[in-house]
Amino acid sequence: LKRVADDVRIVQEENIPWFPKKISDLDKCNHLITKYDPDLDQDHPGFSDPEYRKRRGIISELAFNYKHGDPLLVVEYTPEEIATWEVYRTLNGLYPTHACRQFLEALGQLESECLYGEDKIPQLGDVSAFLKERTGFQLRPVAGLLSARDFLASLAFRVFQCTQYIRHPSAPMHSPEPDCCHELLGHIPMLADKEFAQFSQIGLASLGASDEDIEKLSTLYWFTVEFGLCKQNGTVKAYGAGLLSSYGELLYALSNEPQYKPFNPAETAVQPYQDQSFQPVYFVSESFEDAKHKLRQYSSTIQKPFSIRYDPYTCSMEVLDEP
Ligand code: HBI
Ligand code: FE
Repeated sequence: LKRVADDVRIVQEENIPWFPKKISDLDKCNHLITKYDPDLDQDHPGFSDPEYRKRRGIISELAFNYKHGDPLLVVEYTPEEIATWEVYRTLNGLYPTHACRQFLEALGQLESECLYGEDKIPQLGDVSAFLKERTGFQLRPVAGLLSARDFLASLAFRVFQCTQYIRHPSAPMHSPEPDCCHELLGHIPMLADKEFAQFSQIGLASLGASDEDIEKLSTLYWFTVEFGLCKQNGTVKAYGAGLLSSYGELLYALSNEPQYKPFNPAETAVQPYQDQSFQPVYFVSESFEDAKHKLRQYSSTIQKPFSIRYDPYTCSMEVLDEP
């Protein structure tokens, strides 16, 4: 009888997709999506620039060789790369009126600690230390767009996989793939907020989830972490990183052109989206608190044969069989 029970158990476990159990397992969460890679995508602004592609290759190596626990290496950015960082100055002009309070607070701290400024591209090691003190988030370098499963799994450990290269100088206001302007201006200030960092529960929900549920969580991530809006003192502000790192879309999202819908995970999770142009619809949260509660409720509806808890002392997942 015991053998049969063991066999059943093995069959059950085989149906669960692999997921990282300890933080160093993130070394295996490195599957890149190459659709916007400058070596492969003919529409990438750097596709016909061998110098740019060579530079990208060098910075990619840092990410490919990185193992959990390694120091985040300093990149000596070239004057041309630093010139591209002018997007910071441009966007800074919009933030006071368009960005949410939590974003402005964190950006202010990053500036007063001299981590952020117009004349240099911030270094990942400095930024990671800043986040670690505030919300326990840390960075690891990644060479490009990661698979949704790997990206979400990292969030469960409060690890943000962060690109270290900068966009092509011919298109400073737009990048088809994530780059350090998007991460540093869009994501980092938000990850310094406690309430927002708790949104990383979306990562916990993704561990061992079916492909279908990963797709839904990924869509939720898209309309919140990337393109989310929230109400503050009666006005709508941006908290999504895709908005906070795009001058054009930040203006557009808070104009009266796009459609707004109230954030509701079950509906948001199945809203079709594209990444080629501005979003036709944005979801507005009442507050981070409210969005977090709704997300938690939604996560509990995802069917899994086990439950999971993160142990921050050992930086590992405790997997508990459901009774
Ligand atoms: N990969 N490097 C990187 N950065 C992201 O912001 C990112 C990603 N992969 C997937 C992703 N974001 C999301 O759009 C969701 O699919 C999770
Ligand atoms: Fe992003």
